[in-house]
Amino acid sequence: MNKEKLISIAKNFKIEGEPIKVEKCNSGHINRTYSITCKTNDEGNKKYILQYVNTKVFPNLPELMTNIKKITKYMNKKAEEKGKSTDRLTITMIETINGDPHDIYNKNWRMEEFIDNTKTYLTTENLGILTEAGRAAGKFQKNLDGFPAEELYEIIPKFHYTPNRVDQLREALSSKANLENRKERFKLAKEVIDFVTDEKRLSKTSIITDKLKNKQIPLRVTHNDTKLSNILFDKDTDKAVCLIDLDTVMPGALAYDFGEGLRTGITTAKEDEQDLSKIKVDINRYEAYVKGFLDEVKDIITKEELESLPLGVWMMTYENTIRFLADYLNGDVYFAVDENIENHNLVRAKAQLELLKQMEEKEDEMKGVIKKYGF
Ligand code: GN1
Ligand code: MG
Repeated sequence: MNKEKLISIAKNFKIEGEPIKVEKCNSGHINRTYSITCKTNDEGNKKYILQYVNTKVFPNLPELMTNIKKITKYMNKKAEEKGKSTDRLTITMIETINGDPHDIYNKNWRMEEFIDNTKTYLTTENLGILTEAGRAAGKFQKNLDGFPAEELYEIIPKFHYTPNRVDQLREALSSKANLENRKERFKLAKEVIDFVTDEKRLSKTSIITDKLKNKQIPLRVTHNDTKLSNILFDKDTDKAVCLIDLDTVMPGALAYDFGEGLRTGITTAKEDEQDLSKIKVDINRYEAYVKGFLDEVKDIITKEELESLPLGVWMMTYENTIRFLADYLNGDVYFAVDENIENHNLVRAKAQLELLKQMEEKEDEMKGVIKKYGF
């Protein structure tokens, strides 16, 4: 989409100054994201994020925006009551110019303030940054503790309900159209299919969701997409600032956020690394994240939740493996794929599979670290 068109869309929102620069941001597999720089009266600049929401994935945009409004308001209010600063605490949506203060999206577009002096990482070598990443996920939990989770809309039903993801994989595996049209893909994916459909693994997929159902662990407000690239860090200090991308905030289990954070944090390799020898489940990285996370949630976490954390890491990795695999067999209909990477979704699934294998080997070590830092 050209710059003029994007600027005219940006002008539907209450922005300060005159838009002068538009840049495309290439992270995220679902929405289309741009940064817009505006020149303000005092000769300074003000930056915003403009996003086109993928309504195939998020058909219920009004409900999604209501969730975001509710939780960001709650976080701000809680901080104010405690006399804490709300600066860079969470994202701030920009209202549209139509005068309705509740209106924060226009068609499928929405805008938020760019949070100043921050950066993101796809991967990192630095253990200190991982501790901060754990802190960001933990803080999000702490800041939303007490929010009635059941008040939130379930934006993508059964999002991290892993047994449902298994059903979706089964559908992809047995679909006549897939079997007829993508024979080659089934062949190429055989190793991944065999691994994830092993009974031993399938039986693990409902442990956390059953505990939630039986109220053995509390239903919390979870972010559900706490991967490293969804965390803002301060440019100067590398301290975690906040979690962004609140689209999938829904009721869930604490282990989801911990697990999703470590799925991407436990290795230095990219999510779609093709050289499997570069993928290493590193217990030092795991420990660094655990330290930050537990330090933030120590006053709210229950014993059962604490014990569920290592399994959460395995489960989120398993879930992403089968989602990438199912999408590959369905013909790449969900995740955006890079045309320059052949069989991109299979590449992603294989990289996740490598992580899973190593996590299974290091299960006892992962549990040991939790014992060391837990109560
Ligand atoms: C998607 O769009 P993005 O990158 O924030 C997906 C996550 C996956 C992730 C894999 C709504 O997130 O669940 O874990 O890709 N989001 C949705 O990188 O499906
Ligand atoms: Mg997302």
